Amino acid sequence: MDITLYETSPSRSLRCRWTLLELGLDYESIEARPLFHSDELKLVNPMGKLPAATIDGRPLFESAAICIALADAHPEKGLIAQPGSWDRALHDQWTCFTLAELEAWLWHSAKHTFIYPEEERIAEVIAPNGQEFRKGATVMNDVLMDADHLVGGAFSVTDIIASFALNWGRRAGLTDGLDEVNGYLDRLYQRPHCQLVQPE
Ligand SMILES: N[C@@H](CCC(=O)N[C@@H](CS)C(=O)NCC(=O)O)C(=O)O
Repeated sequence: MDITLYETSPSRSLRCRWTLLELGLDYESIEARPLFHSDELKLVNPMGKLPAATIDGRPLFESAAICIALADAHPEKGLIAQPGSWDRALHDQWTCFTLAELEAWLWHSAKHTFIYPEEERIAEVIAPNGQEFRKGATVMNDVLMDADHLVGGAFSVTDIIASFALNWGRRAGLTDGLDEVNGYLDRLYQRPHCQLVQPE
């Protein structure tokens, strides 16, 4: 595979870099921070956001979609449940859940903390967003009481996708008391290729 990853750190690009490292794939890395919203980046991601990738010359965006495409292209590595299997349905469930019930709240808070111009920020959204994140993270905490990983009893790309959002919440102080989530993240930090930024 001929892979180019447009990335910047720290950002959701780290999901893609972690997946590439777990799969042992070579890739060209383009540090794209100066390219944010440029016409050049919009050829790969019409939003001009990161991450974005080209895989064998074809553009692909959305961090989860990039990770899944890479893992699916290498079934022999066992990093993702096979399409059509029940484990794959669970993978889809946790991926959608992560993006909708965890990450969307964090991103909305980020926009109102440091992305929007100061005069457009609404401080009042931060607390309710945190509460909504906690609802989702509590569901994951319950699941992790009986499992070390989210799908199939082993590490998979599902963990890469979900843990990024959980760790983002942890760094924002939103996982206090969610011991299973914090233990899960602590275990993932031990993986040699882990790209999660640990809380200070
Ligand atoms: N859902 C997208 C989110 C992409 C995204 O918003 N990336 C941020 C960096 S983490 C970005 O490009 N921000 C610049 C902006 O929103 O203009 C994904 O997971 O790839």
